[in-house]
Amino acid sequence: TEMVFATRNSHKVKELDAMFSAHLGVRVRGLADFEGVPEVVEDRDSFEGNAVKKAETIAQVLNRPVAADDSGLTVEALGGAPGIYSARYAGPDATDEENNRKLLAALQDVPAGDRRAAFVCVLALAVPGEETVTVRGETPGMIAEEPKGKYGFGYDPLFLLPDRGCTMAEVPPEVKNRISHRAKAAEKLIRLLREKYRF
Ligand code: ITT
Repeated sequence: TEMVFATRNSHKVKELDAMFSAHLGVRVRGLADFEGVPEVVEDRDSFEGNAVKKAETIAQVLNRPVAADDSGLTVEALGGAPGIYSARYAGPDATDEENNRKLLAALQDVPAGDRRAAFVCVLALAVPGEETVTVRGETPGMIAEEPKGKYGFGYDPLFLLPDRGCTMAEVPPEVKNRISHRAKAAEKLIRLLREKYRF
């Protein structure tokens, strides 16, 4: 079996596929595999709102169950920014590197001990004719003074895991897929798919 995720982010697809394959025997497909799927404007004011909108829009277009991932980084000293704007923090087509540079600049005068942050991931599951459900996973951390590590994507090189003393980009995928915000949310969605849908 397979599950379609309404995402064009190949890093998300890879992580979700690793977790859903290993724990549920379900392959994950992103929107790159489908033709003529519309762009969904992420104009809601929460991770939940945007995840539900992406999942429901694409579920209706494809007329099948579709999940979605809306995620990002919240930084306490920045009042929760970049939050739902994490992908476009440095502009509409910003690269991960540009976003990371902007984050370091915004935190320039914030000392190491005050750089608390959290990764947030909300997964939504839209099944035609049913109420859409969401699950949330969060992983706390600190924002580093400089990027480190080669794994992962996005803000991983700046996200310090205090109990490991390294960044999320320094742990290999099999470790990230046990401890990340996405792993915690995926665990909940997998439980729901087992219990409610007998996967
Ligand atoms: P889709 O909407 O097509 O799924 P997207 O990349 O635009 O792709 P989001 O709107 O959810 O997805 O933005 C998520 C951003 O948050 C992402 O681009 C990263 O910058 C950051 N992010 C999310 N999960 C992350 C992770 O595991 N590690 C590092 N950064 C992450």
